[in-house]
Amino acid sequence: MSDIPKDHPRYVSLMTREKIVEGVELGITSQQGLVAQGRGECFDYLTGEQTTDSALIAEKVGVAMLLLAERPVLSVNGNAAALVPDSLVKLSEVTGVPLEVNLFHRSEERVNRIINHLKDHGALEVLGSKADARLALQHSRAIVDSEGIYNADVVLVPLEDGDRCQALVGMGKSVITIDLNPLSRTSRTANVTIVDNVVRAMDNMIDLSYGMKELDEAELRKLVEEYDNSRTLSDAVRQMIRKLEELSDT
Ligand code: PTJ
Repeated sequence: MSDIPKDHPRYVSLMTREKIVEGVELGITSQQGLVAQGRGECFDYLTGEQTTDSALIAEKVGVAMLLLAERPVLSVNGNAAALVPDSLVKLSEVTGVPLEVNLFHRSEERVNRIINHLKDHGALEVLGSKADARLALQHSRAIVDSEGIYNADVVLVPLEDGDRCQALVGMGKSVITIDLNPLSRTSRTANVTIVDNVVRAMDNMIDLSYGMKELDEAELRKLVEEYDNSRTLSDAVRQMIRKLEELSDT
């Protein structure tokens, strides 16, 4: 890992980048994951690198959906595994939602490495290696576990590619995504789009889960029913415009 001084003005962002580089070196993150991280950094810069009010609402609704679901799953790819392994395990533990590794650039070796990585971070069980069911997709993200994503009613998919999101919604599942790009096909297809960095979003969702577990079903349902994803996306774009205007004035 590079030696980045703590007082560097871009410390948090650079350390996050280092985790992705380390993920590639460990063989858990794909090389394409580096490019995805760069794109994410750009959108994060435009949102001011903080959780917006509307992202926090989406995070709350995402937690409500996970708690209400009958067969929810937290999907894990190479970027999420490198950036937030502890938080993935913690969120799974607090909400009781199982983890499943599902990759775009799939190899059995990388699936197993990510499963072991999550276990090293405290996961007791991680789905994804059975690979006994298929989504209606041409690429390897179609390969899933029947007891996991295939039969899930709600799936949380951080850093997603649009095709799979569309396939999951097409199968009647509810999809919660975490994607810093509010213009992506995933963001526009998901039922709930959290426009936030996965690093902040996961921590917020863990914090929210503790309190929300105590809410009754009617209160959780109300949150979901009142939610409007197109408003979240408009808010995110408007936030970026405001930030650009602010920058152009200085
Ligand atoms: O590990 P694999 O093989 O499953 O591959 C994972 C990647 C992410 C490489 C793959 O799914 C991919 O190519 O994704 P895309 O199409 O590049 O989409 C990734 C989306 O995540 C983009 O819209 C980025 O802006 C966004 N993104 C990147 N980093 C972050 C992020 N969103 C939230 N937090 C981030 N840290």
